[in-house]
Amino acid sequence: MKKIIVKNSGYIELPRVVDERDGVLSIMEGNRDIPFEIKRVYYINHLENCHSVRGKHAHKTLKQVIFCINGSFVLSFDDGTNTQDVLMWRDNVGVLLGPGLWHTMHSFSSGCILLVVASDYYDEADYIRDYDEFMKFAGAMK
Ligand code: T46
Repeated sequence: MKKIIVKNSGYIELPRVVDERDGVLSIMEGNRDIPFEIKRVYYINHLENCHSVRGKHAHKTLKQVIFCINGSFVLSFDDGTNTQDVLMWRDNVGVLLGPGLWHTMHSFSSGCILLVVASDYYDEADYIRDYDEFMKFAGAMK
């Protein structure tokens, strides 16, 4: 796995129970496998593969872990200093998106499904959707 260099991030690997021909069970428990209490779960599917681009924002306080539970996509993220791309394809390995990370999801494969667990309820006031505003926020966080 490519080393994560952006701050407020890192890989989260879920425990799995492999039942051979009966499939694989992957588990996430809040404050255990996921490093916060989970208040919200959402998923994204029906993507138009290479044409879809999502994200293009940062959060002021929200913590999330993003998973690709089917197919693959590229997560591009940026802490205002370091930028990197991670190919997401292992269903039990997510990426922690802490506060102050500009993130974009793109290059979705056919049948791609994203699953996200979040530390808080939806609040549009927590979003920074303008990149220049994000750079000011990231500079103030240093
Ligand atoms: C994020 C990335 C990884 C709600 O009403 N409730 C919700 O819980 C969510 C997630 C979204 N919405 C509304 C807000 C917008 O009107 O759904 C619409 C689309 O949301 P957005 O454009 O923010 O979707 P993405 O895929 O760009 O971003 C989502 C999350 O919103 C965001 O927090 O970090 O996934």
